[in-house]
Amino acid sequence: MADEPETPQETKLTRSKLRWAQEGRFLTGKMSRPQDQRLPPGQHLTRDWPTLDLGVTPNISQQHWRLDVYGAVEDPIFWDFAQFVSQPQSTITSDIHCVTSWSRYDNRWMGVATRDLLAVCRPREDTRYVVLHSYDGYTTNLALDDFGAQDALLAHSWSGAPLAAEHGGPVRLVVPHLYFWKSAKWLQAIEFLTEDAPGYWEVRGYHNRGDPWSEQRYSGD
Ligand SMILES: Nc1nc2c(c(=O)[nH]1)N[C@H]1C(S)=C(S)[C@@H](COP(=O)(O)O)O[C@H]1N2
Ligand SMILES: [Mo]
Repeated sequence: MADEPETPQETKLTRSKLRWAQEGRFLTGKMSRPQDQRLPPGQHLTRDWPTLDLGVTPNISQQHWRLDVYGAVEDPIFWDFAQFVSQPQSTITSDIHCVTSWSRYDNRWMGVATRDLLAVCRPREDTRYVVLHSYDGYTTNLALDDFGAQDALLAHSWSGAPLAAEHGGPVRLVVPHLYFWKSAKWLQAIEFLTEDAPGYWEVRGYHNRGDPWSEQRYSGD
């Protein structure tokens, strides 16, 4: 294995997840989504909501939160929380699929649909990728089309209440059709790019796209 990339924080969980990528843990070898199936292959259902992150919870109040949108866009954005919640609001119920093999159904999110954000910042014609930057130093990358999916949003509420700090409040990304590590918590900035730039887990053995229905858990799956 090549040198492991530099780590902002290292915890027991981040070390386990690095090892699982190396071992191919939780892979079932099943592919594609049967019509009648709601649970992706290799996943089990949980009713509670586990917390997964790098081991730190940034404590950002709504008052101090800012969102910076920059890079290959016509109109960069710099919003405070009041400006963010004055955008058109969407309520979307979706399932969570975490690569560590738990799934959680029927999460009701409220926030700004990524499509509505794209309408404001207007990515340039050659823009293909997005990198999310978070207040804990975490990053994750997405294809522009995945970021702009119908049911993707920047969420500030869950189940009708402000999103809890441990789950990424004030604002997190939610991209339901990909494994949940793509859904950056404590969102700080959105960078638009013409070339791909793999994020924290993507350079540590996790798949670049992360589609749970074809079990894109690890690089090379
Ligand atoms: N900023 C940030 N976002 C993050 C993470 C993180 O460590 N930092 N972990 C990711 C992973 S691996 C998962 S599974 C989900 C977990 O979200 P939850 O703690 O709300 O369940 O957040 C994702 N977003
Ligand atoms: Mo995860």
